[in-house]
Amino acid sequence: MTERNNWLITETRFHPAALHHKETVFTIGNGYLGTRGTFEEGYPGDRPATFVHGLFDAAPLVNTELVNAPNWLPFVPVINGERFRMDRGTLLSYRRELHLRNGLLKRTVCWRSPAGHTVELRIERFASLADRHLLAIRCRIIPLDFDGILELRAGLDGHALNPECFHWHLEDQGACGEHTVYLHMRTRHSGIALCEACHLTVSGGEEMNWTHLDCDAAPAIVASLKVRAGEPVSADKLVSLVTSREAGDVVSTALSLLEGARTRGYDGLLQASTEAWAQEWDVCDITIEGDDQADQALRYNLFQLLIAAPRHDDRASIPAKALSGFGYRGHVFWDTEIFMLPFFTFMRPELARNMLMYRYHTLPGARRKAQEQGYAGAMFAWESADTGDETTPRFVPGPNGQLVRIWTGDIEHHITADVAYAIVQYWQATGDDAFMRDYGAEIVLDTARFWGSRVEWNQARAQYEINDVIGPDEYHEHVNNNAFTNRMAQWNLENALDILAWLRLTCPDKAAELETRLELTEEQLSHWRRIIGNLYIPRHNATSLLEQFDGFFALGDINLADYEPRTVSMQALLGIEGVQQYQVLKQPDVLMLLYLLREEYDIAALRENWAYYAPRTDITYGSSLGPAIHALLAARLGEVDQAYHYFMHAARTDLDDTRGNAADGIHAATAGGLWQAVVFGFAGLRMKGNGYTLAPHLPPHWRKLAFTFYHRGKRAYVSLPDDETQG
Ligand code: IFM
Repeated sequence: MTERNNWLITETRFHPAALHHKETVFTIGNGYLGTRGTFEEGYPGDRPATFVHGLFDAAPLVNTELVNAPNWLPFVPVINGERFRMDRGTLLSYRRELHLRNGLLKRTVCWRSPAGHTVELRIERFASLADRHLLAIRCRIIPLDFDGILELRAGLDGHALNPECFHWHLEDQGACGEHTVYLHMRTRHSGIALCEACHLTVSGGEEMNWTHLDCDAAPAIVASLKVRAGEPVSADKLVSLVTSREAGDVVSTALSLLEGARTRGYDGLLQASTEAWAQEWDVCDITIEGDDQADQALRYNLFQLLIAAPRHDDRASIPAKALSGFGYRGHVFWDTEIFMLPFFTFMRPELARNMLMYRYHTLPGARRKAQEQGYAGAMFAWESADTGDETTPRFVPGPNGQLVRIWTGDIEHHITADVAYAIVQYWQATGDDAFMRDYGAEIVLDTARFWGSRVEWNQARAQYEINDVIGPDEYHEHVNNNAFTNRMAQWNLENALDILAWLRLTCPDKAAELETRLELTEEQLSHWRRIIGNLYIPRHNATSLLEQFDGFFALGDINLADYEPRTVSMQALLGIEGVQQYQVLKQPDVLMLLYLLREEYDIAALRENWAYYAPRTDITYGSSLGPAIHALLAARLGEVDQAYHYFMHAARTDLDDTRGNAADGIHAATAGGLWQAVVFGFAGLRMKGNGYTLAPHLPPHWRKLAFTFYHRGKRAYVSLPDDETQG
């Protein structure tokens, strides 16, 4: 494989300063769990982490967080008494590769120990996409210039920390024969049990001797053998991981899964996983010919989405940092529904359905939130975890150690309409009437009930309003009549009425049941109609230029170019209070609305609003959610150079750590936004009833853009620029 292979992410030199960034980049996973790219033997200051969907536990300040599961990676070769560790001795060569085709992470290292013994190590690992509970590591070691004793330690480490918290109780640990150990833990507050079991086999060498290390919460198998120069030794470590979210007796389940894995062996497991990946890519891949960088980076981002999507679990969804880092503590934001979900809705609708079901299952939490704030219906949490209750921290430490009040959990209300939007988009794209009837309708209706109670009547204006919110542009807090929020709320109400009418026609029993349970009286429905007809949406005079919120145009104007060169956001420069005095946006707000409701705002309206808001958006240093959306909109406007610039900026966010915070985890919304930028932006895909149209605006050097998608159960194939057909 060469460097130009667009299915490979490679690292050819080891830079300790980039340790945490690269741990994120080399995250592997299988839709059940994700494991950061820490080294098997460890490294000083590393942040090993495995996150399992749904494995939450209470935590100070952040309410609840995804727990760092016991580390399944430890595999330490000890060479004539010297532990292999890359921070000592001499690293003669180094290469790491992530194979996007099958999720295999490989490292090849030539290392000379401080005592002068040289070894070549090839270590690879994967999380099986075919069997979510199975993980595997293979290590081949060649002593290059010595005969001696090699010790191989393969274990499990229950001392896995979250940044401020240790979540585990040790229940039990032990060994089953010479080759197997297990570790049984339980989370402190949520009481979720977890068992990891691991099995080690070694081939090559002579006079093998097996023992165990029984350190507290860190059992390990140790194989000790004589090795000779030039003669390779190979070791396979197979691991099973099970939690009480899936199994009653986690220990016996983990051990029996491990036994099954042992029978199939490393090669058998890898083959099954590779086949599962082949099926995945058959549907989800996008090819960009003529631009290797874009092709590779896009595929990498899609890979990260695919390994994060819950495949067998409809009570979990993708967190803002996927399953790849501690950032945002595993909480789920609008990032999922608005940025990531379209990829799944059109490529893997079954997975989109799982994530929408997560919102259905968390309705009780959304109803509690509405009630606690004095509203009716369901009001989704800005940051959501296992129950759907609000988990946004009220305070976070600021740059100088002072506590900063975070208002998003209290007043960033548009999330509630965003969830409804994703449900309707899924329904329209898939035609999944059963989902809408049994689950989706209840969400859209109960969120409408929330908006019905949320609006206020302004007598002077003789219109309804929604006051004291934060819109998508989080630089401005406590604003009135945010255009995005108001129009999305109105859209939520309109769709609730349409869906109720559809339900009355197609499934009157279900309609009647929901009408009774959600108290959808005629009075309530008339109230919704009045709001739809009279909700205030701020705009400039009679033009199609929307005003982001009441008084936005009266704020100080700003020329962002005057602040260049800079490396920090406008909020960091002007301060939390300062930035609110200016017309500067953290991320698209009005433009986001024009994108989501693109069927109702024509290109002239988009052009007018783009001309106003794009130059006032802190696109490079504001939110990572912005650049892919700007790419998409610029492409729609035919501004292909700009579109490509934003697209590549977004595409390299994690690979190049352009924001300096990739260590906290993958920017999953960016990954989802990129897919939308390509499909809805550059290709210009639009759904029309049962068919679709394309309006391509490709960068001139893209020789070909090819992808497939599902629409109402049928698979469509697009290949541009030649394919100008309409499906
Ligand atoms: O949801 C986003 C928000 O729009 C901007 N701040 C970060 C959040 C999580 O990615």
